[in-house]
Amino acid sequence: MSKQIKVPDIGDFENVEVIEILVKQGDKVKKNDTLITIELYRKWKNKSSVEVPSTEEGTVENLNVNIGDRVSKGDLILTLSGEIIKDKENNIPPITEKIIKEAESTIIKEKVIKIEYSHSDFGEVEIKDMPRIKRLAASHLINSWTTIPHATHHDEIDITEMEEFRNSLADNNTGEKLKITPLVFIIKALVGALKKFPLFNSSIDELENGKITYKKYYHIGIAVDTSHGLMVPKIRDANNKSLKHLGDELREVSEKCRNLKIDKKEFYGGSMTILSLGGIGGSFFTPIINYPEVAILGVSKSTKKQVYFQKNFQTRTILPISLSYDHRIVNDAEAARFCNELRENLGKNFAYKLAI
Ligand code: CAO
Repeated sequence: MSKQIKVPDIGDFENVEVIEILVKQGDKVKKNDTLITIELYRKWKNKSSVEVPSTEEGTVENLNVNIGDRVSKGDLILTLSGEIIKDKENNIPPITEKIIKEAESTIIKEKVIKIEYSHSDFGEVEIKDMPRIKRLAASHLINSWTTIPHATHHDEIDITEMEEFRNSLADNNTGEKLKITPLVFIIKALVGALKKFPLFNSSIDELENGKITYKKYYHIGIAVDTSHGLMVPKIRDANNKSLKHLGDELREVSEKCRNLKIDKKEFYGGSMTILSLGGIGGSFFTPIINYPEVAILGVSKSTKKQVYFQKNFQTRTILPISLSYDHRIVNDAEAARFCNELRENLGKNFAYKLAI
């Protein structure tokens, strides 16, 4: 017997846009699995996205919506076949008051000052759709920026020996030069620093209860620049992986992101994120923390500089880093010590540190 899954009660919102579909025909879904994401919008206010969960379990028989469709309460999303567990309370339970309130408050938080003129008053303009992933990321960025008091610590790290080593890496069998980017070493160095400073591998999503969750795993988020927007997949258990393994996984995961072949779950459950602009340029910047993490490491392009080293001015390779941290939980001294640890882990004794 088929079961229809419809758009639940979404308060006084109507004709809301479907911006994401997370299932396809033949997928098995459980109760509460997210089916689609819709975008709530009010005139003069910004938008907020809300996930619509399944109220039943079964196999997706027919999808009745497409991305970009406008839907209202009671519209058919899809039909399910197979084992059905009836919801005792209601066939179309509402998206709870709490979710609507949260969405409303995000909309209010996102409120911007309305400009009193049109851009086209001043010359030719062209209006285009904002990429879907940028739209989805927008509310996460606003949430992070408005709930976390950010502070950023900038530092410079001498990676001369590390770079010499990296450039000397070759395949044992073919002798061919191995393409391992500095980011792979930085992932290793970050894991070492997280082991020494577990506070940076925590979350305070239960702030009201005064609780800190310390993570015992080392899943490093990597910000990947794609034509669809920024994505942050995780390199899981980075502490157990070799440089080569990390390099291969980095390539694989960024490829999956660029081809939109990555599961949403890959974006969850991180320790800390690295945002590397090293392949692009710049020296220092302010990375925004990937909520609910408590810090993010920004990496810029290394350059050769004249620095005072071992009682002489010498040309050394210097890597600029920018660590943004949640000032509610990390203080400035802890941030500076964390960066010192990164300096140690990437500095001239890096090989010893990487082996730990
Ligand atoms: N200093 C100097 N050179 C660097 C460097 C650094 N810190 N980091 C990387 N490079 C070099 C690499 O060695 C490589 O050089 P070659 O082409 O000579 O081998 C080149 O820059 C390109 O590296 P890459 O970007 O392809 O590889 P990566 O491992 O450093 O990064 C990934 C992988 C997925 C993070 C990257 O492809 C990417 O998407 N970066 C952009 C992140 C970004 O912009 N996010 C969006 C931010 S918006 O808020």
